Amino acid sequence: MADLNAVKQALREQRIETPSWAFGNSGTRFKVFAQAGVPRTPEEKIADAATVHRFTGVAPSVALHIPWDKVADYAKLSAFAADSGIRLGAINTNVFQDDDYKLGSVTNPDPAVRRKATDHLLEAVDIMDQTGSRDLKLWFSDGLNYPGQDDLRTRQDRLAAALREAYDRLGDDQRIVLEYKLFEPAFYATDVPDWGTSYAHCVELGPKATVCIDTGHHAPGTNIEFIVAFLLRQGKLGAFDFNSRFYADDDLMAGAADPFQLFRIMYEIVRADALNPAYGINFMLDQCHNIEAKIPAIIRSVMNVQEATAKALLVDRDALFAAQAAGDVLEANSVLMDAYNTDVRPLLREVREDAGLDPDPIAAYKRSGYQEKIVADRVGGQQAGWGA
Ligand code: LRH
Ligand code: MN
Ligand code: MN
Repeated sequence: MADLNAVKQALREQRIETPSWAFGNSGTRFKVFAQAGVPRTPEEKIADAATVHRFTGVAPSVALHIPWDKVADYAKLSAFAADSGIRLGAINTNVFQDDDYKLGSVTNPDPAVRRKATDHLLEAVDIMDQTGSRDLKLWFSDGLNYPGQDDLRTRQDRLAAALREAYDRLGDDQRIVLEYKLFEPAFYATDVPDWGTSYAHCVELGPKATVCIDTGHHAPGTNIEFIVAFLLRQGKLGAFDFNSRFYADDDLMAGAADPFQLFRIMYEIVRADALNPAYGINFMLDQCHNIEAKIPAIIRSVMNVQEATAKALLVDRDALFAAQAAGDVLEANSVLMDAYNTDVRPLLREVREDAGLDPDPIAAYKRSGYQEKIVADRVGGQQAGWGA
């Protein structure tokens, strides 16, 4: 049996980072359904993230996306976050929205475009110096739509050169987390399409570079927990972008499409003793809420990650290892499934109550009046979100 006190303690100490862009209007490329009360400024996104933390107690940081969250004074923004009860987390770069990036950013055949993209990465590290952020999160939309369009191998050289510049600019306590994505927007070849490519570049860069796994960025059927186990063993897993997918990069709420997969991922984390923030993995959400209310959706996602984690912590590892060692296939599988099939909601309610929180964060949010207040207050102005 797993030690219940240790399980509760681990759940109390768990940390999940929310993404600023999930609070704004975002959606599919076909239609973004605007919602009333969404943030108009980075400060309002931070206020919403702080609200998620207030009701969940486990989401004390918010990731920024530059230039979507561009401000004149990042130290001031950081102080604003602290006053709101949270801190600024990973800085996400954006080298995918300018017209200049039609043929790529850091892998573009034009050296002037590569310079511009690399300068943006360096600017992001300047921002990290002011916000106190540890993680520079890099995702490149770079790739090709047609065979022969550009030289696959040369593009890897250009990528490596840009990564090297960014890496060399990092401070002692800063690091790169390099995200990969199988396809989209590029449809024939992506320059960082999979964990192996990200891993190889991170190894080449050095100890301050690790892989970021976005759960929505794989081919259907990919065994993501294997990737997690492999990278943990190599000390190269730095971050997650949690979300759910049914088809491709759907960005639905974490744990919505396949809670069993999320459990299997979290089991590998628990198995490696990598859950505690001290280990250094940044467990982020990367989602977009087009048709559902945003703040409750983010609270729900945080709770889904907590539920998967609680089940992973409940796995009777002694019994599992014994069954594995004995080659008892059915027993090993049933030990794992017993934990997965446990209703952990009462346990998590207790954990919240122990921490002085309402056991039902969504109901508490609904009762709080926050939604009505932001709908009333946030009228006019440009609503922030994708492209803002
Ligand atoms: C790319 C991605 C990446 C971006 C975010 C907005 O699909 O997952 O993390 O920064 O979406
Ligand atoms: Mn992502
Ligand atoms: Mn994505």
